[in-house]
Amino acid sequence: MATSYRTCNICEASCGIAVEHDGGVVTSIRGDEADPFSRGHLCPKAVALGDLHTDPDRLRAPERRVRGGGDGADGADGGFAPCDWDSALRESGARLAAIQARYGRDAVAIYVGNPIAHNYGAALYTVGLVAALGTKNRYSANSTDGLPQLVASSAMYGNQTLLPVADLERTEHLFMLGANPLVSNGSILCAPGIKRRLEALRRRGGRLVVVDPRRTETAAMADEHVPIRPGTDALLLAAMLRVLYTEKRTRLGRLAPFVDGFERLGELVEPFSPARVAGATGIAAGTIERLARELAASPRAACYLRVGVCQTRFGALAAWLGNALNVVTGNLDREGGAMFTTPAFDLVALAELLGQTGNFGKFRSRVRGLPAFGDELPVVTLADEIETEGEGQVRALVTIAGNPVLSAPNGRRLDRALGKLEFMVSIDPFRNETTRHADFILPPTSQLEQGHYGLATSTFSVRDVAKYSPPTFDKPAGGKHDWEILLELGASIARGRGPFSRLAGKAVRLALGRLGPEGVLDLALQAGPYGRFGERARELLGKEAVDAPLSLAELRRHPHGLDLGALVPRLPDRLATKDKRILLAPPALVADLPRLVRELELPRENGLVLIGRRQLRTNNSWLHNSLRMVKGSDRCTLLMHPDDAVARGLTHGERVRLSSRVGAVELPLQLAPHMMPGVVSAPHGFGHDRVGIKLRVASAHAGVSVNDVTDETFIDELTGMAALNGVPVTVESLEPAGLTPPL
Ligand SMILES: Nc1nc2c(c(=O)[nH]1)N[C@H]1C(S)=C(S)[C@@H](COP(=O)(O)OP(=O)(O)OC[C@H]3O[C@@H](n4cnc5c(=O)[nH]c(N)nc54)[C@H](O)[C@@H]3O)O[C@H]1N2
Ligand SMILES: Nc1nc2c(c(=O)[nH]1)N[C@H]1C(S)=C(S)[C@@H](COP(=O)(O)OP(=O)(O)OC[C@H]3O[C@@H](n4cnc5c(=O)[nH]c(N)nc54)[C@H](O)[C@@H]3O)O[C@H]1N2
Ligand code: SF4
Ligand SMILES: [Mo]
Repeated sequence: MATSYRTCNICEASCGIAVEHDGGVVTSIRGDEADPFSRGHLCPKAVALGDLHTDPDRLRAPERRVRGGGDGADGADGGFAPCDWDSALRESGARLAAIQARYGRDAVAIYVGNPIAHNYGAALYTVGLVAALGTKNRYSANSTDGLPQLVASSAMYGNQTLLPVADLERTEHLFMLGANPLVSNGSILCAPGIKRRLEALRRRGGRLVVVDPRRTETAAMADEHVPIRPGTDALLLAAMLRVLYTEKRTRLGRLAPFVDGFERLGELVEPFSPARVAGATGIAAGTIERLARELAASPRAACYLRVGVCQTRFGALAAWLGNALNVVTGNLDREGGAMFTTPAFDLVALAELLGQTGNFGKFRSRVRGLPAFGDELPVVTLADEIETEGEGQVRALVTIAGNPVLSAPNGRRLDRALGKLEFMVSIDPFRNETTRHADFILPPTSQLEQGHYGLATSTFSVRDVAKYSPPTFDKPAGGKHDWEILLELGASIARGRGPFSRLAGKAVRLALGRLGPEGVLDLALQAGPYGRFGERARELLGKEAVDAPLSLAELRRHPHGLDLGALVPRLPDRLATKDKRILLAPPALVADLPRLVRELELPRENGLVLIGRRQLRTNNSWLHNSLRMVKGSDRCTLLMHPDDAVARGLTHGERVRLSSRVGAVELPLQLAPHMMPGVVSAPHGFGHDRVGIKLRVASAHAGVSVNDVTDETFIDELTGMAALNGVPVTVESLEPAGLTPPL
């Protein structure tokens, strides 16, 4: 029996865990009380790390798709047969190189999924594979997640990684929109045990206000819940800004010397009077005025918005205006406001060094003309690029840690499109709804067999923290880590391109292979603000001293992690705009405002609109193969306000048909007085009933994919972000009245 300490990397909360194991088997996973950041906090998902490790469905060796297979012949299982690493990597590289040689570099697309943000080795080495492919057809989960926030930060602060974090520990007023951290455990707000932290905020007399169409778990514990019509947060925020300007309640404070566009913003929000936006938002003018005044009156306040708002038609405008609220109330970069981290591995500085600060609209997608951001195109158009013939058509795809068939809007169409590809390779431990289309699935080692450093999470943490988790289990014979697969696949593509590329590929592979992610981490820690060369930087920042300069060796001496202190002001130095200015009226966003004005003039529809929801035991699409995560009552249900049900003659528990422009699904109806009337909600990540997947537990608890109903043409037109919330839908009964079984 042994205990190893590590960080749970399923979600952003980054809880310290103590994993007890015996002979390679996990016997228990507890919260690590000695972790200075999470202090023992844990959610029900942590145990899934053990389940994932032992899951018999998890692939331990590459699989190759056998055309015409699937009947069990030749050892083929569901159309797949095991394959050795050498052939899988060699053939994958050769096929990708051949397709690019024949049709051009853009003929191969790449999609990078969410878990890469929680796997630092994979994140670092994905950069190399992307460079090796050299395609414009790059996609990721960003365009269903935080793209609007990245666009806003790049436009206002000059760097997409400069995402402010609400200073939870010191704020006295948290104004939250479109987030449900009691369930999601916080996002771009890395704060393990967030419930405890929100309770502490209220205990010290602070105020929590939650804007959400549903009275969520978080809204229920707040001082005030403000229901809002989905997709209208930008209107609310614009109106709040207008109140502050007209009532002269703005104060830039110490930001004043480096803010541009202050007067201009005042003019821009002029059309959005509270009375004018009240109808569209469903929030009374008086409430809007009060919300604005309360925010401005608090000595330390933060406006925090997250995916619920991002996933709307005006996500980027809302992200901009939310940031602007923090600036004009003087709360940006101030204790208790919205602050920036000083992470030990300085991703923000690295992004600047590499020129990855986020360029917007450098090129556009071939079929729909959607803009690239940070050299990536929006995933809403991936199916178009595969299906539409012509020069530059996508013929092959590489996916890494993603499941866009379940996570992107109109997933059914994407599902069909993937079936038409000439070639596909997926780096993923499971054969799921997406990877079942791959010709080769290349499975990495399990999370517990990999080392961990919270590269992304430490960049968006409510305190500066650093922790390295060594692998709990040794890498099994024949296993490969994500970073090794990425490196070898990149080299294999280079090999397929001819002698010169082959040599270059080999050199890169040798150098980076020797370094490994731990080597990169060590270098970055030493070069970072707490490293050997960072003393001066630390002094200037007024950061608490560290015992010894940080390096990987130093982190290894602190297996529970290191607390590097509260957040400190970082502006204007940290700004990456020209002359280090905050742009309150950035041209790209200002240009989109007329669209928001037009929204005010549109007649309002009376139909139902759909929003999403997360649940404690889910993590997007990929924890459903753990029985502990899916057992119990069916959670893939449609929530509806009782008044809406009565109006449609629907009853609690009956199966209903939820449909939209693109498709329909059937699922049980759950009456929910805590829903805003006119709004229905369904979780995403279900729909595990497709042929060829190897997720036996998930298949037995299949549910339906709400993204068979969300619409790939319903987008934030500025950024191409998927508007997964606010989708117009209809809901009808499937069963004759009176015959409905109870839920
Ligand atoms: N248990 C669990 N935790 C997770 C995940 C998971 O799947 N399950 N996923 C992880 C991931 S990838 C992410 S990005 C984070 C996301 O974490 P959060 O940003 O906290 O996201 P959600 O919990 O989905 O909360 C979004 C809220 O927005 C509301 N909403 C919908 N439309 C609108 C709107 O138009 N306006 C407003 N104001 N609100 C709206 C919804 O009702 C919902 O309560 O969670 C992470 N953590
Ligand atoms: N309707 C609706 N749709 C949504 C959302 C919503 O709120 N509503 N939320 C959106 C959001 S915020 C997100 S982030 C996306 C997520 O969308 P995706 O990232 O496309 O999908 P996931 O479900 O996270 O799938 C992750 C995959 O990664 C694999 N995986 C897990 N860990 C690792 C690893 O360490 N290495 C490798 N190689 N693979 C790994 C899993 O097996 C799984 O196949 O979904 C989006 N879709
Ligand atoms: S909150 Fe997130 S990091 Fe913490 S135990 Fe749960 S899944 Fe893991
Ligand atoms: Mo996400």
